[in-house]
Amino acid sequence: MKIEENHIQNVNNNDLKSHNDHFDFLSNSLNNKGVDVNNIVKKLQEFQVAIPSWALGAGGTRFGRFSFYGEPSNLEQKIQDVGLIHSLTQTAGAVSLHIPWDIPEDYKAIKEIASGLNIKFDAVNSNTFQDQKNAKESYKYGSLSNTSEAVRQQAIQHNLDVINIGDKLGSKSLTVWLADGSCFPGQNNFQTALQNTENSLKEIYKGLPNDWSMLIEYKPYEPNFYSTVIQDWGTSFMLANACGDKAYSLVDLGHHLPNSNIEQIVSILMLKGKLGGFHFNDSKYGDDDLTVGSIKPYALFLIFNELVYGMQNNPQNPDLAWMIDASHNVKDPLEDLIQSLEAIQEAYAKALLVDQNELKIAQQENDVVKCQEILQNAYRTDVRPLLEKARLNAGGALNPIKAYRSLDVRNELIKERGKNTVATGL
Ligand code: LRH
Ligand code: MN
Repeated sequence: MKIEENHIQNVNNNDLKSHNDHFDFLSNSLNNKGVDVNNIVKKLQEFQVAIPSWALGAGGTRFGRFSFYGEPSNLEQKIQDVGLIHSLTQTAGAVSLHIPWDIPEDYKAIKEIASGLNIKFDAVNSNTFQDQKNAKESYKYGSLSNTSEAVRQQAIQHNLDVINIGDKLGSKSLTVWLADGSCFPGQNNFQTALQNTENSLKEIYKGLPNDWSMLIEYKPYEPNFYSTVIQDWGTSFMLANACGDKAYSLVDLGHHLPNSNIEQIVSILMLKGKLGGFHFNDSKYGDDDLTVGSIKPYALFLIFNELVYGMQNNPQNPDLAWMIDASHNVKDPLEDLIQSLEAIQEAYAKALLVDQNELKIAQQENDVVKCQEILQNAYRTDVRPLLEKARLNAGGALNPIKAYRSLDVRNELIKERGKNTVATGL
């Protein structure tokens, strides 16, 4: 299924007048405050978020999985679904593959489908948290940290294979997330596990092409429930420094213990030039992988405020890899991803409204109340007309969810694919 631009325009026509009224009102009031509205709209159009290839079907938990039918059953269909999201939102111009869940059979064909839909290949993800059929070694007791050198070698080789797959697709970064850890005190020697992991990452790092980067993702727990080798930002930062200039930390919003100050972690990693990218999602308790901005939208805004400050003041930090990492238990996967993209764009637009110089002066003068006023004035601004304008300029939908439903996309996919297709992934 492909959504033609004229279909989207037909859906937009009903909302064009109200959009123009809201946009004109907002841009007038922002222009009066000296805000360069066109610059913000341009930045929103340029802001592309990678869709996780493993989150295009229904997610699930150990307690059950409920399909939405019409799921993509191969990589071609997954990229077509990313194309559907991108045609409506114009901000999902990339896909992040997970290997071996998404090994291309025909690289030429996959690249043609993707470029035909303006979809780039973002970071490729290795998987040493599951055993593959006919694998010689098991990752039951870890992969890069395993006490067995044979297991570590198998995991290192897998990551080198993933780099090779990504290189053939035009990807420029490898994301390494390790489930490695322990479930009981005494099970692991923490120092041996960390040293093995560092040495293994250095072997993988040697296999990185010059223009590639390695993103080291941390997580405090799950699937191990007593210790995780790469448990927090400090450990990821330490390992990235140990590997070299092309290694960075990846921040998955769900990988923090309750009440962690993620915006402070983001600002520190940017100051040190070691923030490589994000896995956006939201959570109430653990690594819930819920829709971005659905639980803690203000926290997301504060993170983007640090990102905007960092992008203006930390040239030592590279361009960031923006990705979603979510799982869909009760929402249509495509609608869930569309809502996440909206929340990301909204947080970014609100953060771009913060006058960072005015805030810096108020911080210098310890005018605490003014600092909060500056932040919350931006946060309390309804920026949705700016997001709509950015989509409209790019040929997208004013209201992507409304367009998705009025074009009856899910039922069209069920007609095409039937009710029994199951997407690979989590
Ligand atoms: C681990 C994680 C990681 C992926 C996996 C699908 O929780 O966030 O980024 O490999 O989810
Ligand atoms: Mn993740």
